[in-house]
Amino acid sequence: MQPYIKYYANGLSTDILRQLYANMLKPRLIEEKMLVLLRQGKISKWFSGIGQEAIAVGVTMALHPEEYILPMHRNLGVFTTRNVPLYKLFSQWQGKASGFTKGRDRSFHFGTQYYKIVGMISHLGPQLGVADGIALASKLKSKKHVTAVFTGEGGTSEGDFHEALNVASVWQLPVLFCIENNGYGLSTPTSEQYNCENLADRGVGYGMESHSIDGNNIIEVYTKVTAIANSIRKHPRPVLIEFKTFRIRGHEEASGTKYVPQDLMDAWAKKDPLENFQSYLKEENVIDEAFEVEIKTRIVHEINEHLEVAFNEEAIDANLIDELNDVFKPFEYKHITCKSNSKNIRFVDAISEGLKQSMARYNDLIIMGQDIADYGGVFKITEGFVKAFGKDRVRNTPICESAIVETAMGLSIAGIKSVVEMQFADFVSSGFNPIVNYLAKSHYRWGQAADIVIRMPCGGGVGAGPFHSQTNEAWFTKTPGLKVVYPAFPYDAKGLLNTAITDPNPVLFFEHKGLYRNVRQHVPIDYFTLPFGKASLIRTGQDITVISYGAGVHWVLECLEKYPKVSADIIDLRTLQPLDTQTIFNSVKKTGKAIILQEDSLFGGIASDISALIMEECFKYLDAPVKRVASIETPIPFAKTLEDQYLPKERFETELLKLLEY
Ligand SMILES: Cc1ncc(C[n+]2csc(CCOP(=O)(O)OP(=O)(O)O)c2C)c(N)n1
Ligand SMILES: [Mg+2]
Repeated sequence: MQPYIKYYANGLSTDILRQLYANMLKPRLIEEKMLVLLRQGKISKWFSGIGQEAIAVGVTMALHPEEYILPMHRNLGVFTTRNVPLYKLFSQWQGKASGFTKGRDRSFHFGTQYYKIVGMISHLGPQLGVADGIALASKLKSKKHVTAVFTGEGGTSEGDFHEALNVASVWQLPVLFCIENNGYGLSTPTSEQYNCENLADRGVGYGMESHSIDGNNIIEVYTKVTAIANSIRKHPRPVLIEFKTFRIRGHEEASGTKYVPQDLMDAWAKKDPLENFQSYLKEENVIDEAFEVEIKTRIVHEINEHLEVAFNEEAIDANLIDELNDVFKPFEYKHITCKSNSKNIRFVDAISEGLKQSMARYNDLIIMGQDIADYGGVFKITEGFVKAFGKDRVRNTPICESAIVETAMGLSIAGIKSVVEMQFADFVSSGFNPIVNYLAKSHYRWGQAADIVIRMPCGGGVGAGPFHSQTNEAWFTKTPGLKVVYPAFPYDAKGLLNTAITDPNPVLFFEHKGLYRNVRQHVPIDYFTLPFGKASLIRTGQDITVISYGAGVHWVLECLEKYPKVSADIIDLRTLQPLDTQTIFNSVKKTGKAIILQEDSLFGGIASDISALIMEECFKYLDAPVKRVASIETPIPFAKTLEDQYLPKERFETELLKLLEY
């Protein structure tokens, strides 16, 4: 056949041309084998990259092996070109132990530091921001690396795409954003996905160089991306590339292509990247029949051999201890005490000191947030930080919570700790997806720590209405893989923040705004740490156990001032995940009564779980039903009278007295 695609070899060596060919042939032969296995019922569905191999292969060959690539679900060619052993891939797809996720995730949903590949999570968009973080790390470390990240044209409609490109442009990060425009996102054609001519044109809007490349022409992909990557290494900056291609098979194997017009299929079938290139290479005498037979035999043999290894591997053993142990990266807490004098400081100063001393201790720790640099943050916690640590480490961000959480994840992948300041805890909803789906699940899925602290200025009683007053810890205590800290006193705030930053796992660190300037305490001047999972028994008594955290602890203390005769154990939980159940149980076994005060509205909050735990563990010691006291089931209102009614302060007093009388 005559090649339909026009190739210009641009002086590429025979060796490179052959490699390009062999690297495209391998994923094609793997998929052809998989089609047979699918029909035999031996494997499950997957997302076919047939017809799109030139993009994955060309981009991967243009990058250096130490540069990260973040592929999508159709990019088998990235993995094979990086020489990931096939049996490991096959085992991964079958959920077996030799895969990359111990059977915990499927298909290409994994990363590997060894091959510098960071696979997607199902949500598609988040990895674009993760690429920003990896690129930021290489820029800060002056590594001159390019980070390549893939998305389909469907994925470009997600907010993550916009946020990630904007951040990369504002910060001039060396990211190669690769859009594989294959005409469809599941059954949705491009005409229903976006309303511009070329996605590459979007580069202009982000202030970013962009290119449109024929994604089926391997020489064009390889030579252009090589030139662009070289240029990015010299002058770090983001570049957007739209690769025009077509999805020849269904969205997933076995789902069909009925909705695709036949003439479109026929037109693109002529542009098959592998067949065209093969004809061209034969025409140019770069390969011949013997070469082809030799290489095909070698690849087919490799595929069969590795398939056998994977098929012969035992199904994974379900081991409960391993499952639970892998949710978090092991962290050996080191208790650091401080011999320095103490100073009477406010809650807000304690946070600021902890942050500052951690910045000094970890000299590549980055903090990111809106208005945190010269302005010092809306609560002035990072005032003076730019002067002390510079703007590279104290980073103002655009208003894009998702991309910044994702950037923090990328930094962690590249070995850098970070702290993200949410301007108000309420706004974390705009960064919710990467927190609960990326950060929380990363270590469990593929052993990659998310070494990130998210600071959450939260809480009501400040007359700030529904969007600046929430205490939304329950959104996170529900999600395995996140640690949740919620101090009530300056001393705890400083020590626990230092631990949060040391801990390589994702920590949501709640700081009640109402405490910032109203609570003072003597706090050691120098650096110290406090352990997670240890509640503080701040007062002991016999009649009742009172459990709370954050501002609630102060409401309890205020209330008990009025009743000096009440003999109560007061437990300040300090951390909610891990939760110090032992201190709770010991106390309830002694007093026989428990009341839990939670600032958030009642249903689904941690008070309910604590109550259930007490019922399960201490039932025979109880002299009364466990009582939960919390805010009412409405959003938090603005007007003082309404907010007072919403918050549980007064109800707590009534319920405490009732329970004592029970
Ligand atoms: C947030 C989210 N919404 C929807 C889906 C379901 N989904 C998975 S892939 C896909 C189509 C993606 O299209 P595109 O980005 O063009 O990539 P392609 O499959 O064409 O390579 C959809 C809708 C998802 N995984 N995540
Ligand atoms: Mg698509």
